[in-house]
Amino acid sequence: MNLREYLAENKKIINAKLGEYLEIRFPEIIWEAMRYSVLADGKRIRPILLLEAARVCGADAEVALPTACALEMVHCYSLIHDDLPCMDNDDFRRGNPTNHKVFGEGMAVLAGDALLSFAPQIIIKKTPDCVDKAVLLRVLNEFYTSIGPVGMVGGQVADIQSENKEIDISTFTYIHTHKTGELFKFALMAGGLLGGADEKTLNALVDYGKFLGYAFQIADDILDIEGDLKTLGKTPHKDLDSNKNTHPKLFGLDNSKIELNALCEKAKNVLKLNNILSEAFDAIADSIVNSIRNKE
Ligand code: GRG
Repeated sequence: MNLREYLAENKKIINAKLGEYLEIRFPEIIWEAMRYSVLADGKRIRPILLLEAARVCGADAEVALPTACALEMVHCYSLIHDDLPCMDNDDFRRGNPTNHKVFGEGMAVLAGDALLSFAPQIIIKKTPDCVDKAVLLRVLNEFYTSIGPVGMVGGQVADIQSENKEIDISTFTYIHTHKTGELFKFALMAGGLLGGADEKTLNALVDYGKFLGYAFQIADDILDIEGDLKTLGKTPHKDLDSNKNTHPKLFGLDNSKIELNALCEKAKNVLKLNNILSEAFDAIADSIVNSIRNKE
């Protein structure tokens, strides 16, 4: 398959819907701040995974698009808040000045809050009526679980508390699997649920999401060391300079590369073992391995 074309086509569909859902209303400034971050050029990897999970289970994109866009909105909220001076204090994101640099800190906080509260409304209001309400409720439960204190926020909290400390491997794994992994897991879970997957398929999809999410974070850690501003769209060496507990810091750069490779193989294998056939899922796993190869 041509992964580049596949990603570009899906991105186009997702971007069009995001633009539609985030039409400017009163008070204009908050919608402008939300649109500024959401409509910037992100990879859309999470919503693409969600759409692919729904597709392999036999569902139309229309059924999964609202949840896919809601997921991207929450991802963008996390980026806006993470970039704030009180958190990671970053000046660039997706190749542009960060939200607070353009709209001010107060408005950036509100833009994140607004995305977080608007996203579930999109799931509720825009998911087609053909989706069973019990399924929709389960999707919403998984959504809130993955983004909240037992999910992504929990991972961010543990990360902040671990700053400038030596941490053990279980704390490190908790941070990575929650801060980054939970949204990947949700992408696969929600796509499977909306596609009507049975529990066995659902578990396999979720396992793929877990392996991929962890690999994605390790790649991000490696690229912080080996990437540059142009290719990353954000400041490189941030983790290095702030002495963050990254995978390479704990295990060494070479071991991180080996682990990244192993996780992507595991991701592909779990699908194979469960007869889930998706060239896109395989190619996405391979592309994570390749994302760091170009820098070697
Ligand atoms: C503020 C509640 C709260 C949480 C923040 C997700 C997160 C927790 C912080 C973002 C910072 C970070 C480095 C997270 C790791 C996940 C990651 C690699 C994010 C970047 O995702 P990409 O590469 O970005 O998919 P694009 O721009 O392509 O969407």
